[in-house]
Amino acid sequence: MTAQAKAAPAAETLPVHRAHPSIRELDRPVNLAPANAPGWGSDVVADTLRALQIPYIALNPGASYRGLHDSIVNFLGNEAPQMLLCLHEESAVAIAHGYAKVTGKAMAAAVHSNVGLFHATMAIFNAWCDRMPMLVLGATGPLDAAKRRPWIDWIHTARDQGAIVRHYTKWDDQPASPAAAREALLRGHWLANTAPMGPVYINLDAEMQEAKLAEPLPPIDVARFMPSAQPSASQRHIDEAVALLKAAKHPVMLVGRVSRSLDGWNERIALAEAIGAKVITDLKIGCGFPTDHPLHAGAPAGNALVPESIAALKAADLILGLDCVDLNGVLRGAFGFEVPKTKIIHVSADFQVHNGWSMDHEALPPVDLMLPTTPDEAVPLLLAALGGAKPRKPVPVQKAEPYKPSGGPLRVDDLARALRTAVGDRAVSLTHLPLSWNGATWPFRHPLDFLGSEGGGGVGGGPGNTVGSALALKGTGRLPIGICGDGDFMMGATAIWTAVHYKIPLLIVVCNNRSFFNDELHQERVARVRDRPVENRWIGQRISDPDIDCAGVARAQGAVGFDPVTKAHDLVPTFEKAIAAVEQGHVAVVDVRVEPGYSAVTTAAMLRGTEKSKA
Ligand SMILES: Cc1ncc(C[n+]2csc(CCOP(=O)(O)OP(=O)(O)O)c2C)c(N)n1
Ligand SMILES: [Mg+2]
Repeated sequence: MTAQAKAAPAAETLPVHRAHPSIRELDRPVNLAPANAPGWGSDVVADTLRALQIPYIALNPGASYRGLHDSIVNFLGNEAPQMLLCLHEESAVAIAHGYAKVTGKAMAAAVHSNVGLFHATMAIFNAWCDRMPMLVLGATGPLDAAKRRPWIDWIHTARDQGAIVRHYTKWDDQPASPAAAREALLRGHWLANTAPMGPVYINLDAEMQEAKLAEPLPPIDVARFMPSAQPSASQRHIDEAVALLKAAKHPVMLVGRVSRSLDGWNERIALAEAIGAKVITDLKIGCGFPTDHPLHAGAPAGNALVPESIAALKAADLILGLDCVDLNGVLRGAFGFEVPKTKIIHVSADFQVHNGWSMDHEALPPVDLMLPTTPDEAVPLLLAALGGAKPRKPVPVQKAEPYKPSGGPLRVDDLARALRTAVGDRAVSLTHLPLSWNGATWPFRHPLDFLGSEGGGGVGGGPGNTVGSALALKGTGRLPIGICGDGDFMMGATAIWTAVHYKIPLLIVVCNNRSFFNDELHQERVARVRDRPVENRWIGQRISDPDIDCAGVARAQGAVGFDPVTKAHDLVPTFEKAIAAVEQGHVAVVDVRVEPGYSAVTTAAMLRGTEKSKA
């Protein structure tokens, strides 16, 4: 469709991705003028968002973009895109991030001039590290000082607002006219959605938004400004990789950042089976391979490799990395500081967005052959060159043993196993997992089974990411479940209101150890190294006295909150009730009071090297 076309054409003929029908019924404006052409600068911005088929714009309001706000409500009729009101800019961006984790596509978020952007920075950084696309719209000014209101317009105007986020966005702009704003949106959308993907920031001058349009812009076909520019590998790269794969007797495939496509998923399985590769996946990102497939080496883990993965890497004569988040870190987990002699192929175009400010590129790994593209592009080519998929023997699906409550204190594993029992055969998308998660407790068998965590290690992303992913999953029949630490939950809890208001069913389980427990282990580490009392590790870490009523925090925002579960035998029945509530369309939050503690692998990794100082 064309930008600068008619506004708000008849709903049935609107060829755009619009909000879910039950969301579209909400927040309806009244007394709108009949459809007309853009009349103001911000109408052009709104019209372009529609032309780009952006279904939602998550926002927290601000005077700096009151022009755009008006255009979305009164010119577009608050649809395509529809506003999602958020109580904090961090949750607005986290919601856009969660949406992209499912769809692989950018939605928009709008944040107020500088102060809103400051709030949003944490979530933008998370999305950047997670390589997730989104259009972040901000505002400023008026840039013309003579037009500024006293005081407030001055403190909310910065000479270079994009500098706040420039180092962790793919691109930013501050267009000076409606025509330039339209172009900025097209370029931003194109860049954000082109691999390696990421957030872009477009800062809209208040005066430009609020000025009457002097003359109509010529219509354009936005599709012509979105040429496919996905990175690709040459035939020489594919041939060289195939020769190495054919020669390998013990290849290992490290699955990193991949899309949620089921075709891509099946192609990775076929490739691993064709070459007999052991496979290692990473709990920091969305799942990329069935974790209970016989070729999967041990359970998936986040920061530390499980022993089976280390053994597979040590035995490997070829390592094939598929856009690993931290390839060198994985190698270090198996080989220490010694650079392994094993040949290494890495399929990744990520280097295109590495910059000198952020070290999220991780340490430089040894790579013998680089395929400068995405795994989704390369794997089918490699598979075809290897002669295609082998006939598959169906892998028997292991049914989970029903959870048997033990008498001991509640642990994260009890939570996981009981939740799995309660969900039964339902298709579940885990939208977030806490650091304490043990990857052995929950197999992933579909690319939407696990969507990864917050990306940039910024605690507080769990609730917002869960709401955004649940938004994208609404109506698919999948049950979205976010499992959040209590620290994570409290930092992002106000995202719940947005889910309740917009009727986005989801379940959040708070893995409530009444502590920022990760950091207790860090204090233990320091105390051990310094021969100081480890018993004090909890001070400045425990979130108790008073314990937080997480269910109450949920109820206060209109969600169904379940009182703290403290006994193992209450887990399954409470989860069953919570799932029933979600299936009736509610947002449910269950507070589970677990003992502080991480999986053995994670604990050992975090305390590694401190043993000898005690000796
Ligand atoms: C924004 C932010 N603040 C602080 C930290 C440091 N940090 C890392 S993990 C963690 C604890 C998180 O607590 P919780 O979500 O309850 O998980 P737990 O460690 O207790 O399992 C903290 C404070 C961080 N990563 N991000
Ligand atoms: Mg905690």
